[in-house]
Amino acid sequence: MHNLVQYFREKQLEKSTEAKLKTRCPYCSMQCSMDLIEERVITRNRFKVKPNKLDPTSEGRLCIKGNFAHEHAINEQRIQYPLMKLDGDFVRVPWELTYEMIANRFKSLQEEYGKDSVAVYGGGSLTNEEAYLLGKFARVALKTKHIDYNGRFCMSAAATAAVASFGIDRGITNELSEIEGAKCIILAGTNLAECQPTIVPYFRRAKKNGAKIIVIDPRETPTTKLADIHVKITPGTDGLFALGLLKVIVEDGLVDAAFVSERTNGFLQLEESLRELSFAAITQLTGVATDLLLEIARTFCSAETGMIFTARGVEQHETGHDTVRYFINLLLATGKIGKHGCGFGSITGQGNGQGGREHGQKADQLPGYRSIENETDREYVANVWGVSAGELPQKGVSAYELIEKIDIGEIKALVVMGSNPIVSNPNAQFVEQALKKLDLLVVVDMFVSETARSANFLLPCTSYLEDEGTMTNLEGRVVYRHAERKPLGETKHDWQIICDLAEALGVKQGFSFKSAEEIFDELKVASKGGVADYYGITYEKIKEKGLYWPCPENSQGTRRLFENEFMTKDQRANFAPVQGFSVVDDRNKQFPLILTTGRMIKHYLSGTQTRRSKGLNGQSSEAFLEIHPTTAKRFDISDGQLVVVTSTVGSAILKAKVTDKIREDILFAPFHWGDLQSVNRVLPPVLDPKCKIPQFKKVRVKLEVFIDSGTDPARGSFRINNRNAHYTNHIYN
Ligand SMILES: Nc1nc2c(c(=O)[nH]1)N[C@H]1C(S)=C(S)[C@@H](COP(=O)(O)OP(=O)(O)OC[C@H]3O[C@@H](n4cnc5c(=O)[nH]c(N)nc54)[C@H](O)[C@@H]3O)O[C@H]1N2
Ligand SMILES: Nc1nc2c(c(=O)[nH]1)N[C@H]1C(S)=C(S)[C@@H](COP(=O)(O)OP(=O)(O)OC[C@H]3O[C@@H](n4cnc5c(=O)[nH]c(N)nc54)[C@H](O)[C@@H]3O)O[C@H]1N2
Ligand code: SF4
Ligand SMILES: [Mo]
Repeated sequence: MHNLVQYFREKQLEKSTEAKLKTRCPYCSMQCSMDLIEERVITRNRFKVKPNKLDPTSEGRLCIKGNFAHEHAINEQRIQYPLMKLDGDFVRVPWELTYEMIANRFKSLQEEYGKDSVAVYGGGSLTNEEAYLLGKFARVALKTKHIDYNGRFCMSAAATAAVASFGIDRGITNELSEIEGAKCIILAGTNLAECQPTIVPYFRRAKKNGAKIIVIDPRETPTTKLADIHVKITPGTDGLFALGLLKVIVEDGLVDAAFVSERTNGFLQLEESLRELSFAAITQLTGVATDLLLEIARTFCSAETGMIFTARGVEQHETGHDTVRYFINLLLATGKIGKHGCGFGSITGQGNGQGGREHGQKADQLPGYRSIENETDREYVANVWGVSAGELPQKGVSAYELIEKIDIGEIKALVVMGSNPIVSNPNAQFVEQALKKLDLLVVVDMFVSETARSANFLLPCTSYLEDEGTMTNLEGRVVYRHAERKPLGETKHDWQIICDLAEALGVKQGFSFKSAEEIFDELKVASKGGVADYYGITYEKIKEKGLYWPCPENSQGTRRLFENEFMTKDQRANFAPVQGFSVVDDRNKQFPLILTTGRMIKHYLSGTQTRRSKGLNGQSSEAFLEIHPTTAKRFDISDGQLVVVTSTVGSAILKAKVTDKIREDILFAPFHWGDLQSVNRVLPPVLDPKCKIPQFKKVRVKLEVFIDSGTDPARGSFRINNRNAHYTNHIYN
């Protein structure tokens, strides 16, 4: 017996192979690198993950999502062939025919309804090369002005604010290691311990070095555990809170007058406008006592160095842009910027949320953070692309506005690459209905996402393990992602699909790339001299540690911004004046509670990927609603019960999670699920007029126990079952 076992073991070992694949986690903006070790033991593949100890950003750490990221890439539900919808079902079609059918439809729609009747919707998971090429494809191959991307929902408030204040939008103005040198840190609306978990040790080390950490969040989260002071603010009032801090600083005479006069504009106007704000009004609206405001302002000012970080908690509001500017005001007034341990960071969300917003997926933007409305910028990029500036379309509209244009029939066809808009847009049911009105919906994805279900054509792309390219992390460090796994089935890289579609449209010139690196070489030139200058970067130079942009010719990259000048025309930073904060009492009897939304550690965005990972979905397979025990009692709700949360636009059905970690007047739900569990059915489309970010962080709602009457409160009949069960296998097996 023993010998037989031994014999089989030896045979087994002879047939096993081990491959070590260098890669990076596809999820958040930390872009942690690792080796994925794939063991093939006869019929089974086993995977092990080894973090890269030499990674200068993650310092060799991975969070739970990184450890299980490969599970979605090897999931059997990956689409492996192009699919076309026929009589309501997907059928397999060859690539060539797929391209031909799509291109013919684009052409006939554009002949009938004009070039702008076709639109493109991109995403922040795409590599720099793909984001760049998607922008070029829209403007040069489709010649449409309509392109925007999911980063509009994410970084747009921070981006427009940083450009207005500093003249440049690089998420964090310093490298992460400087966090340890900050003696006071304000974390406003970020839950980084769940959203960028491997960044946490930088803050722990700061604390060890004596830093005071102030966290502003209406909930207790793993991040608030870092706090010396936790401010449980009323959602949507952070801008006012920041102005309140500034008022204390001004009234106490703590302004750094030399810095203000030498390096900034607009302080006097701001100082004037602050006079109209009263501490009583600030306290009433924010829920923060004046004493606490005084303590925080004085702590921040008296610290020798200091940094402020913001994230979606303060940005995803109708006032998101202004709020970020008010936080930046604090740094400018105290001179805490451009020096060691001093700076600003809006913590970027998606894996390539930073690079994805620099190279032309945005409605108003050309590569290198150039503006599509600026004649010199248009000339420069047109020249790189071999077209005339006059041929380049003008500025289009933002992501949610694209959907509105689809609804009114102005846009007839849409290409979605790297997003699941039916789950991630506000007013989700409207979005779903609008997409149904399209003559043609082309979705490029790895899975049949909620959006892909509605597609006429579903084109299968490669995953992060197979797709080489560069990503720009939250520090502004451009890093290289290896891709050592073979593409699955007939899947293609996003950039190959873009090139092939352009060719099918008859535009071969400018789209005949053979590798990601060839695209990067063109991107570099297109970005040269722009704000986001990548000209000095090569694949070779960034293979180990990456380089920070701006990185012009012969540069080693820019680690800390604004040491000597800001990037505005006059090299001075701009203070933002107070933009009318009226004292509005928005309590409402019919909708007595405030719902805010966000994330949890194990799931990522619309959940398409993480819901298909056993290690992540296992214990967390249902959407939930955090409710304070007192509120639960008031509404007769017990832990684990299904509840319906309803606003003026719609309802979602979620599982009650009763917890005292949240304020009594507030509810919280993550948005990682679709269909009836989609909290975005409840969010109305309130957009910040300055940057068009939706207000995902505040809506007034009512709360009821769910009674299964077999009727969808919003849409006919339904049954409650585990909606995470999937839809795919039968369609292509
Ligand atoms: N695990 C995980 N990690 C992720 C993601 C994910 O889906 N899952 N997504 C990535 C992406 S794209 C992004 S953009 C980032 C997002 O990262 P974060 O912005 O940190 O995440 P959120 O959970 O959206 O919001 C952060 C916090 O804001 C609080 N908040 C809500 N309303 C307010 C308010 O009015 N004021 C204040 N001060 N706080 C408020 C919430 O309670 C929440 O704890 O995370 C990235 N990392
Ligand atoms: N209620 C509420 N809603 C929100 C937010 C919130 O806080 N609250 N946050 C908003 C924010 S910050 C963001 S960033 C958005 C994001 O929301 P989405 O744009 O929907 O983002 P994902 O879920 O990442 O969608 C990515 C889709 O693309 C696919 N995909 C992944 N990688 C690739 C790739 O390389 N190529 C291609 N072609 N496809 C790929 C995935 O399978 C998935 O179906 O959601 C926003 N929506
Ligand atoms: S999710 Fe973010 S922090 Fe976690 S391993 Fe991936 S890149 Fe790193
Ligand atoms: Mo995001």
